[in-house]
Amino acid sequence: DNDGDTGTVVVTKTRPKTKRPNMYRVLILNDDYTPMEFVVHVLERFFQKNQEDATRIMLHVHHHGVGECGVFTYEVAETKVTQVMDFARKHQHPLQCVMEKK
Ligand code: TYC
Repeated sequence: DNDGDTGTVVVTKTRPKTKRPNMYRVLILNDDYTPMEFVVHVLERFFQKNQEDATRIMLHVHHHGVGECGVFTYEVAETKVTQVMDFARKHQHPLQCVMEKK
């Protein structure tokens, strides 16, 4: 570069800055009323889980109270939470879905 004033040549060095985005876990919570099959369906429909993985996650939540559906950027995680909560409400199930920063 040239500073245009004194004619001094200024050499600048650029550094490729690749900032990693903050990541968020999407979790589902256990309750006493939501049918197991409904939770499996949610995991297949909104989190692209196969039936085996969906069943494993659902049973983990059933026994431990909480479980991970996936890890996403903020906007994607927020969209998943809203989709699951809307779908559960539409079917009158109390299923809860939340996100937490990793
Ligand atoms: N505990 C529920 C039942 O016995 C099943 C269930 C599993 C509910 C996972 C919610 O996130 C959940 N029908």
